[in-house]
Amino acid sequence: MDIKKSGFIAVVGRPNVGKSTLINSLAGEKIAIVSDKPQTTRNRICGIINRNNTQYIFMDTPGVHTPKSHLGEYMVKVASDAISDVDVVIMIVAPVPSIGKPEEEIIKRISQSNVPAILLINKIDTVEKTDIFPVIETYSAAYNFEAIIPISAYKGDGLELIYDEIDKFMPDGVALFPEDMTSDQPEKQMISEIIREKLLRLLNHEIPHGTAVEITRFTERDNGIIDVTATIYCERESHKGIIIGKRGAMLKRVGELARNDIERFMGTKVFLETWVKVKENWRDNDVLIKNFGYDMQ
Ligand SMILES: Nc1nc2c(ncn2[C@@H]2O[C@H](COP(=O)(O)OP(=O)(O)OP(=O)(O)O)[C@@H](O)[C@H]2O)c(=O)[nH]1
Ligand SMILES: [Mg+2]
Repeated sequence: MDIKKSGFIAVVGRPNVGKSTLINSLAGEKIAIVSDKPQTTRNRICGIINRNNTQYIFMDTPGVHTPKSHLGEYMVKVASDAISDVDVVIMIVAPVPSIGKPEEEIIKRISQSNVPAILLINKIDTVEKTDIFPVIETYSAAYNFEAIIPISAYKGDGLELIYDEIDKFMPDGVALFPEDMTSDQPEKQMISEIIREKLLRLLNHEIPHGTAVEITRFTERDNGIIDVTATIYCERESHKGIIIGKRGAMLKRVGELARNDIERFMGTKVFLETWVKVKENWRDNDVLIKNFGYDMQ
């Protein structure tokens, strides 16, 4: 494809509004992990989409919330920094006609940065059509958005309209990423994210939020089989017991689900070995946060 325009689009919003789901839907493949629990995304992740001679670089960001740990502070900073770094901002909200603290913060940040902003009202599949109008009214009174588009990231409704609006702000330029590249996440990082997604899916709230996954081995055999060893860190001995489960049943489940996804992602057979270790309060330990790949730089 002859790329003539390229630009960065930051996707921001409170936790759980569907930012990662939107990027996966736009890309037509899994770029970022998704869960029904808030604060799933921890880092900035780029989804790269080439379409109609344009390279769109979508930046998924952690949800904006009131942080309760150093990791939380890092996540909010990532989201907030993304806003000033891009050609256009996509702000996503839930279909409710009121503006909360995270939305206020994001709007403030957008207006300071002077970057054009498009508002998406997501999850419209969960409300009546007539309920959407008051949401549009509330947000058009709050800020001068370039456009307000109701969508369902999950069902894929309204995605074409998003491109129409973004296109107005894509600058002329060459491809910034190779055309076969769909994400800037290295393979190891994607694998640890897949494992974290399974922990989020299978465990109660408190535990997966205190976990980090480190890939300690990633080797390829001559026949293409990949051996992966992953260490899951958690914050308490009791959490370790829950992650491992009765006779190792939970860890086995996590491993099986993760291996399936990793095999699909890598396109080859994978042997996955998992370990669980305790690192108390790592979410407030700046060295460990950095060690797990959440680096301010
Ligand atoms: N019904 C419905 N559910 C949706 C839609 N979009 C996302 N979801 C669900 O909302 C939940 C959160 O989605 P994510 O994409 O992980 O949300 P996020 O904004 O990336 O969340 P954080 O990473 O925690 O900030 C998941 O259970 C999704 O399946 C939608 O259009 N309709
Ligand atoms: Mg996310």
